[in-house]
Amino acid sequence: MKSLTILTATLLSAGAALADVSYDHMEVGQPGTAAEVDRTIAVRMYETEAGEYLYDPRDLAITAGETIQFDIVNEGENPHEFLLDTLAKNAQHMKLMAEFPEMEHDEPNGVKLEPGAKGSIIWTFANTGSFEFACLMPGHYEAGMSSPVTVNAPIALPDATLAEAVFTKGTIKKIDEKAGKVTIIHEELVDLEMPAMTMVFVLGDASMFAQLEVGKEIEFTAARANGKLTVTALR
Ligand SMILES: [Cu+2]
Repeated sequence: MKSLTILTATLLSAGAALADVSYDHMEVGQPGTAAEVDRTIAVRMYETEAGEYLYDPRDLAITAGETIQFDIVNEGENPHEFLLDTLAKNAQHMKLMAEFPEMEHDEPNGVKLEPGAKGSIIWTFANTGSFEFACLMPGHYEAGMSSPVTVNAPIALPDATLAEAVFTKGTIKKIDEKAGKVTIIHEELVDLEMPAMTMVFVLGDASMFAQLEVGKEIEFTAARANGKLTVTALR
């Protein structure tokens, strides 16, 4: 009887603590539907011989409003998680997991995968800001298992501005949709006072990916936004 009382008390305090981590209105966004998916990003969870636990890719750039399907595979020998949140929420959650290692989650912003298992999350990033995905299993974050996710405001030019914009000719050399980047061999960028060269840009609006293919000749405008050279319009 005594052990039952202790068990009940533990469950109650775990429940109370969990209630503090509210997922009703998440800063990072909300679950999306298959019909809304703008981009699919394949994520590997893996381990190195040096004892690191890592994600590939890491450091993702996303445009606010984008719905991403994350296709996640655990290639490691340990179970791992993929939990999207603010750094503060993940840190708070990690503390809880250290206290209650038996905690199992069923939250829309995360998935836990056994070795060899695959899972998917469809997520709509509603707000700009700095977020992360991380594995909060004890010791895993410290072993390297986190990745920044930067959500930028869309900065495609409005139609009125477009009429006066100076378009530059370029050829698509490489597309890295996972990282949200495109490499363009371009002529002189008059607005930026930049001579002709080959450069990596981020896209002002992720929907532009649909218009791109390697080798395609484009005309585009670019600007410096959020500290990055950004394609603001395409034609
Ligand atoms: Cu892990």
